[in-house]
Amino acid sequence: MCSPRGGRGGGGAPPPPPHDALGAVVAQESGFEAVWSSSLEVSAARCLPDASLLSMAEYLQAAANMQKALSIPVVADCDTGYGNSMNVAHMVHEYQDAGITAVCVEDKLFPKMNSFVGGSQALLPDSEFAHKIETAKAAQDGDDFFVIARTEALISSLPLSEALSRCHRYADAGADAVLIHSKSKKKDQILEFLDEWSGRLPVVVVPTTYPDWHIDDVERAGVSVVIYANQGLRATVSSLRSTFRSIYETGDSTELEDRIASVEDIFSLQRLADWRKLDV
Ligand code: SPV
Ligand code: MG
Repeated sequence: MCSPRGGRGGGGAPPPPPHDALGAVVAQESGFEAVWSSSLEVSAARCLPDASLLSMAEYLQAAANMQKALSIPVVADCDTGYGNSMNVAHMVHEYQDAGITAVCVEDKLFPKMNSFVGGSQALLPDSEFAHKIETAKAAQDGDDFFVIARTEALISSLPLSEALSRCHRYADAGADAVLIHSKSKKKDQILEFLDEWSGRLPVVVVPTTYPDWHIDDVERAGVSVVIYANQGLRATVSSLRSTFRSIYETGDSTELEDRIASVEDIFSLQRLADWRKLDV
């Protein structure tokens, strides 16, 4: 799920990350203005690690399913672009053909590992990643396509100066926005980045480890898009766990009925009434 800047009635709020079309529709219903198709969530939905195990086609299918169900854009997490610059060009062609208008690629090596997994998170040399960004922009058809360049410099424990120089390099290469990722428990690193960056391109953040940052303050700090990248998945797991445990322990679902969505609610999310009009 993403919240673009100004959201919530003001003009923009970023995307939450649902892992399927149903979750995406619930995010849209909540008022978000875009939906993040998260590699972590899409992998977790298959109960697989977020480690480049799924293919581009599988990530694309998940993002395209979301986009078909939505009237707001999907921002597709495309990891490293699934290989080298040739893979990036192919990715852009395929995602655009599927109606996706925004992709995010990150400067880690392929195969990548989720950013919050400990251990080494090696990065591609900035010149090679800049070439991927140039390739992505050259591969897009028309103007209505947004390429977010994500640096994992801070995730790799490199200094802020490295994150900044990488983002400037990616901006020079034609990126439409930069995503500065951090695993710090405090937002200070991001604030320092924003201070030095001086608004050269829109900035995207993912406040997973520093959640205590109200959207109004995020906006005031100069961030354009906030991605709530895994709260939907984590809520789903907690809810499923307590639901299944309750049924197993009590022997029926009576206690839950007021707390879980009704079957009619599901029919409504599926737009069943519209579908039935076709069945004359
Ligand atoms: C994702 O949601 O897959 C992301 C964000 O890329 S993170 O999990 O923090 O890497
Ligand atoms: Mg990801």
